[in-house]
Amino acid sequence: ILEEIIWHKDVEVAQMKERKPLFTLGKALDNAPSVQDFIGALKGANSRTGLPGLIAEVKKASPSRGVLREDFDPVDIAKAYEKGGAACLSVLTDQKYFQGSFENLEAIRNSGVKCPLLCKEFIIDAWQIYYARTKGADAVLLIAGVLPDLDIKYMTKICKLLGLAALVEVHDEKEMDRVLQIDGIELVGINNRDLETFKVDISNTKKLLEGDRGERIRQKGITVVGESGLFTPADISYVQEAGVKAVLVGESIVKQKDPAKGITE
Ligand code: IGP
Repeated sequence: ILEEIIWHKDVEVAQMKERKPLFTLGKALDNAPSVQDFIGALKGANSRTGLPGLIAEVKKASPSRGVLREDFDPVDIAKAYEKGGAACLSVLTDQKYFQGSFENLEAIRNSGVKCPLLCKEFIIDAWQIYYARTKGADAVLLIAGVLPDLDIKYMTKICKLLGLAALVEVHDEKEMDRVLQIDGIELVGINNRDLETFKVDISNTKKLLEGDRGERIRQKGITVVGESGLFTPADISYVQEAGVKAVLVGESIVKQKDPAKGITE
């Protein structure tokens, strides 16, 4: 599925770039809402509560699970997440596979919600980072499984220039080792879902933080996010003990009748 998603994304981005070339984004960038400190919000929540900072995901559907919520209103859900104590929000913007949109990101940013926002997108072109910023993103996702090292380096620099945080996502040891030899990476997400097979295993987070690898991550001062397949307080404790300072949760809270209560429970 990942290969298929990227194939479509390539066509989609080419069309979007044609409509709004980079040189036309300048004004929208100047007028974008000021950037919020995404990593600071996660660290702050972690030290205040002693629990991992929560990135709550505004996700209507996914290729593995189908539609998660029929009465999906992105702004209502975002407000409920903030009320429930989320430190940051993640907003899916991919339309074809996740039924998300940049309009959702923009609407949440303009709704009075104060949490920093992650643009959850399959980024393959630096143009998308600039575009995400014009829509109010404070952080973007860079998936190591689809980006060569050179692109991760280049895109991390663009994020720094724009003041955005880059959440660099890895799924296995090989990707983690690649990311560890790139300088300037501050936020790494360990995805417990294999984007090729959809298999979810939360022990993946623990596996990638063990031994020398875990030691290097601590030395570099990287904030680690445990991602996907987290449903219960026991799941959260498990990844916290493995060493994460933040978690990214979608399905289990977006499905709750009251997502604010869902977070505290
Ligand atoms: C959330 P879950 O299992 O709580 O709904 O997972 C998030 O980690 C997942 O949506 C995700 C994702 C991604 C989606 C992780 N990495 C990359 C799209 C693209």
